[in-house]
Amino acid sequence: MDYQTILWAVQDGVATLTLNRPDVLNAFNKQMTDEIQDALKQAERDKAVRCLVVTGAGRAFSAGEDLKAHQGGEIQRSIADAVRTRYNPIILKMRGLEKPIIAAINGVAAGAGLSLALAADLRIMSDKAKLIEAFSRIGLVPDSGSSFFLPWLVGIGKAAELCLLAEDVPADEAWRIGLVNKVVPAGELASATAAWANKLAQGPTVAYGLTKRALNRALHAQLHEILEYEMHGQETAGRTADAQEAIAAFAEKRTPVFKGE
Ligand code: T3D
Repeated sequence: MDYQTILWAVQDGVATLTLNRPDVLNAFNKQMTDEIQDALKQAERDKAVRCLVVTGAGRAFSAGEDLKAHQGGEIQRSIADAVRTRYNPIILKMRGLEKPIIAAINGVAAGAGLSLALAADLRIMSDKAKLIEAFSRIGLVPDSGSSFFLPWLVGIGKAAELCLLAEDVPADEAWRIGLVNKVVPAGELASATAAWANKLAQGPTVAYGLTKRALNRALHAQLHEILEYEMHGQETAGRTADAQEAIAAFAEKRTPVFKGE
């Protein structure tokens, strides 16, 4: 596949997948989620790949779903279909990939962009980046595994705070609550990521794979269930007037007025 929305490079055992729509803060459109799915298959197939790094081009990691793609009263579109066919396969493939994945969070990660980072095995974050469980800001529910991974990582109370209040989480707070493994100065993100990635790419790949499999086993039975559950919740939330209002408000650069409907 000839990629248009991501960059893919393999060097010395490390594959780097760079989300590459910087003008929209690497928001995910259909083409991009297709290309990520394809790249993850390559990562799985290619024996030369022993570690995968996911990062973003420009000043963001990813701002989540491309909200501009859904302007114009697309209320009839099935969000469940989008979640089922575009996002859930990415999350399942990342957890199922028997090679370590590092999310190098170079800038803001919001909504499904944050979910993608949470599905990685390790997260290194620039001190200039921030994380946002942005879903409720636009009248939606956490998807792409966020409501699954968050309670494991930060506990149910903090997960509720992150999802319900949807406030920006700066890097020092993200590290303090266990949302990321390491925070480094922005200028050192590439070298810190390379240090871990090179170590992992030179490590016992089969053992890493089996380690991931064992860690997944604790989670896996519930993951399918949670992904389905999120999908149905998202379908319902996406049909509300508040979600439509939020999409319009985003395009018009104003604060949405939620009516609770
Ligand atoms: O719908 C389904 O299929 C279900 C799936 C849902 C999954 C989700 O991810 S829902 C959550 C979607 N994401 C968001 O709600 C976040 C939206 N973005 C923001 O809140 C802000 O952009 C940020 C807090 C991330 C960053 O703010 P800031 O001030 O640094 O940047 P900005 O000025 O808002 O954005 C810069 C540009 O990127 C701007 O374009 P412009 O005005 O220069 O032409 C902005 O419109 C664009 N952009 C940012 N986020 C998105 C986006 N364009 C499309 N989609 C976006 N998500």
